[in-house]
Amino acid sequence: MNYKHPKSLKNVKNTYCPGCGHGIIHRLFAEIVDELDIRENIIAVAPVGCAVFGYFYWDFDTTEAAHGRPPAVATALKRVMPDKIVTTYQGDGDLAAIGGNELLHTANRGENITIFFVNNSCYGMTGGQMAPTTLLGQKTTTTSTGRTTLDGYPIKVCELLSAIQAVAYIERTSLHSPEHIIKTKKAMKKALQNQIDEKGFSFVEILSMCPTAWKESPINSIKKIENEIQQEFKLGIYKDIL
Ligand SMILES: Cc1ncc(C[n+]2csc(CCOP(=O)(O)OP(=O)(O)O)c2C)c(N)n1
Repeated sequence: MNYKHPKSLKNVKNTYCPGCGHGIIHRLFAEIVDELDIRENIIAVAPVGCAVFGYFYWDFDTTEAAHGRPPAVATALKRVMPDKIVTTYQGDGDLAAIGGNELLHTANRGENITIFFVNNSCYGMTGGQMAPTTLLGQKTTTTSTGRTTLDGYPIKVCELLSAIQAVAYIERTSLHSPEHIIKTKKAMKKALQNQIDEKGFSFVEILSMCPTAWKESPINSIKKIENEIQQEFKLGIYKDIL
């Protein structure tokens, strides 16, 4: 067996549901921290949401912020300790709903931080309510007959941020195949390398599965990303000033 457990990932069982994308992204994050040799130097800010317990799984310094406030906490950490590599890891409820304002202003200040945005098109932790990223027609516990435009349209965060002058790098990736997981890792690594090179605000959105809230099997959840979600949220690089 050629299995190498990342030093930056604790060897414990996680509490994520079968087929959830958080475990994959946690592992990619830990592998990258090892590869860039920044384990002693990174501070991650965990969100309110399913990934609130990131600090149980990542074996590096992690703190916690109030719902939606990781970009503000990350700003403070980075400004006080500019030599640290500071990242946030946030879901769509955390980042695009309650934390939308924090995000826009942090991006607009061009803070030299890295944001990992996990878009699973719902509020996973609290039982699958509608998020700003929920697709039109998608059934959630608060849109039981499907989201309509009365609830607004899906908010496309990468497109929104690409209008902000101070932003350095934005990419949207997905977890729906091994090829896309590899691309996700590449984007996450670049976003962290940008911070090391002091290139500025870097943002990676990752389309991720939530089989429990979607009431789909893990396999059908992957197909849902492939056939529906990525049609709405187009993958690719939205900004790269470098
Ligand atoms: C101020 C505040 N409002 C509401 C909540 C309840 N709450 C906990 S997690 C969550 C949604 C998280 O969804 P998301 O950010 O999409 O992450 P996911 O769980 O899907 O990974 C909400 C509304 C809270 N903890 N604090």
